[in-house]
Amino acid sequence: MHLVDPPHGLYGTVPLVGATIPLAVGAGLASKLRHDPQVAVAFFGDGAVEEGHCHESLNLAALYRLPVIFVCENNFYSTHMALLERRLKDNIVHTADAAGMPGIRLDGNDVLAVFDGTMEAVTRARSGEGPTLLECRTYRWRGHVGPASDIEVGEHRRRELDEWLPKDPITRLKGYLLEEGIAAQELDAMETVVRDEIEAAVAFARASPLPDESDLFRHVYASRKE
Ligand SMILES: Cc1ncc(C[n+]2csc(CCOP(=O)(O)OP(=O)(O)O)c2C)c(N)n1
Ligand SMILES: [Mg+2]
Repeated sequence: MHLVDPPHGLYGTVPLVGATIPLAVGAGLASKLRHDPQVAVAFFGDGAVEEGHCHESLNLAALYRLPVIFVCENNFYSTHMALLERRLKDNIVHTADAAGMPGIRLDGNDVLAVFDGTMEAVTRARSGEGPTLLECRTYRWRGHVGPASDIEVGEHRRRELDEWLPKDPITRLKGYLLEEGIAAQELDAMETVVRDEIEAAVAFARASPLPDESDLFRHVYASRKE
């Protein structure tokens, strides 16, 4: 949370549910006004679709045919509350119809399906046809916050986990790559590189000093020029 890195195109991971959605619409509008080929992407959960500004953003992006991809990671829970306790139907993908844009429902645990759906949306965005909503259906293995698995939430959750754990997208992709003739050693070497990178990042974060209290208001208010 709270990560911002404009040079790499990251305009903010925001703790307010759904608040990244209008940011992506703004980025898409900027891209259109500049006539550049950049496509803005908003990632959000199923819970965010219950926020009003999600629908306002989808509507505006469709109306102005902005190059935006709305990626809803539907893991069927908003904190501990299941999707069908919060809405009558499992129909998030139809949110796109209401705004007048295509909605594509994808197996979010299938890397190649997500890649294909994304490329379709990128092509639409770059050809000036406007935004697309991708509903990527997946499941949350861990609790909403922290490392617990949330099985204390009930038997239902245990059954769902049993069903979803074997659908691990990394294991599935690995199986596909092995079938395609990629050598197991090559995959192991990739895994080692990724693990080393993550461990180095964690070590860097742990060794870094905490910000100074005086930084609290930096970049919050414009400083007055005397
Ligand atoms: C505007 C707003 N309302 C409520 C919250 C409290 N809250 C934090 S996460 C969350 C659930 C969001 O659901 P989803 O986007 O599906 O995320 P998941 O629980 O799957 O991680 C809620 C209600 C918040 N952060 N912001
Ligand atoms: Mg969710």
